[in-house]
Amino acid sequence: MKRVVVDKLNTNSDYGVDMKKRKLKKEDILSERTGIQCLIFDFDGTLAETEEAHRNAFNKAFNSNKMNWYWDQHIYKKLLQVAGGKERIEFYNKSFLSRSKQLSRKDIEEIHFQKTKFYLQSVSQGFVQLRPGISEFLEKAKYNKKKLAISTSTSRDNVTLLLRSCLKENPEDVFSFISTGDLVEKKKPSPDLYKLVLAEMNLMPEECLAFEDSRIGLVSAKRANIKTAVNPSQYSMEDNFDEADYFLTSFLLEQFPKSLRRILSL
Ligand code: XBP
Ligand code: MG
Repeated sequence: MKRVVVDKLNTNSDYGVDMKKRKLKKEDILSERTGIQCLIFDFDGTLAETEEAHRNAFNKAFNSNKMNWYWDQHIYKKLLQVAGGKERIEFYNKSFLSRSKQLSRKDIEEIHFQKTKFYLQSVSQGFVQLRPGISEFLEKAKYNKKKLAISTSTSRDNVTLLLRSCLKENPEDVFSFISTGDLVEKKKPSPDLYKLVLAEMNLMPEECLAFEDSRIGLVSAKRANIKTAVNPSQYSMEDNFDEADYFLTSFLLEQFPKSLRRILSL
């Protein structure tokens, strides 16, 4: 499709209507004219409920290193405000431990490496599945010529293994680009992971729609000027989603808001 580049919106009647009356913003016009071409999915909590598997993997790593750390669901919910497993350990290290007991950066790398091994084991044993409706939604979107991408603070290995075990096709054949925490300096809520998708796929924010489960993910997508649909997950039910453009309670298409199905033309 020819790419519509709207660099300056004439407020008179560029689109045959009085812009003032419709009070549409440039990006609304653009996404109406060009349509949403790319759906960008967050991974943990959005494509799949993974955080219990992550939490258990963290605790197994702490235990195997004979550390007296244990992250219950209450503390893990707080720690999920920090994206990135290494960053999460660092945050806990600095916030909850006296200086004398704090771990070195090298220790943190080692513990996170072991945590990832335990997490990948649990994924390969089938303990993590895609959220209900996701595989049908992805199939329907692909059938309707939507491009798909992923934007996640986790690592590529974590994404690939789970998708390989849950999807019929190779993840690289389903998603045009997979933006992962190991590719950027700053993880969510920084917009870098989403901006990397836009740059790699040569897309404008208005041509995309993001799907997120958490506040830090919502903020990340909005800072990249991408409209965002939020579907909270197990740990993010009480997050503040004021800036969300759409609010979902499931990924079953028939339960999507009509306005969302319209702009997705699904
Ligand atoms: C979720 C995260 C990740 C996972 C843990 O990412 O913040 O850090 O919790 O995975 P998103 P790692 O919601 O953006 O998919 O230990 O590999 O970071
Ligand atoms: Mg998430």
